[in-house]
Amino acid sequence: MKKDEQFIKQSRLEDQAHYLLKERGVKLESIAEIVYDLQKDYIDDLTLDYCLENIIAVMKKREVQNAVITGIEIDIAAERQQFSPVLNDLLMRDEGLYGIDEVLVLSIVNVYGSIGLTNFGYVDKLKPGIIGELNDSKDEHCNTFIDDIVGALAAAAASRIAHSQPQTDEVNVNTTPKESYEDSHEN
Ligand SMILES: [Ca+2]
Ligand SMILES: [Ca+2]
Repeated sequence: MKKDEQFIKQSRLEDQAHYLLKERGVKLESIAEIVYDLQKDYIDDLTLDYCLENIIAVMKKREVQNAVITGIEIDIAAERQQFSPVLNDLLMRDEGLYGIDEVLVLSIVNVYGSIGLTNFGYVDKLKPGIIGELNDSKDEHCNTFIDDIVGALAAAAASRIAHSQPQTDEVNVNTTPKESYEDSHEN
């Protein structure tokens, strides 16, 4: 890092990340629904509002903002045919062997540890809610990066919730979250 290097103000990155998601038709409420489904079996009294709060918190991280902006802007540039014909074709068809989208979003998934990767694998396979909708509108749009970005944001928010709940100890596979909570509060 150079001594006189200039950094863009974090609030500008945050605004741009929020703007791009909205511009591409993704509401944070839709991501919250996925987070809710990921965590509802583990957290008592989980609400959509609490899921939404956690997505907003995830989006305050600079590495998350960088990934959201980079990925969505690549989708937009591909739609405008701004890359070489080779790369445009890969991106517009979301070619099966193109995996840079999944790699880029690891910087979102990994923010809250390895549990994020498990959650991401799950949503990537099932494509719930808005992720499925993005996947289905690939004929008109380039959604190569944004579907993974949405999945990664949901996975990271779910992990953030899990980590803020010490009673849901991942290691206690034989007890329900409620039982392990009661166990840990006996003494
Ligand atoms: Ca891919
Ligand atoms: Ca993708």
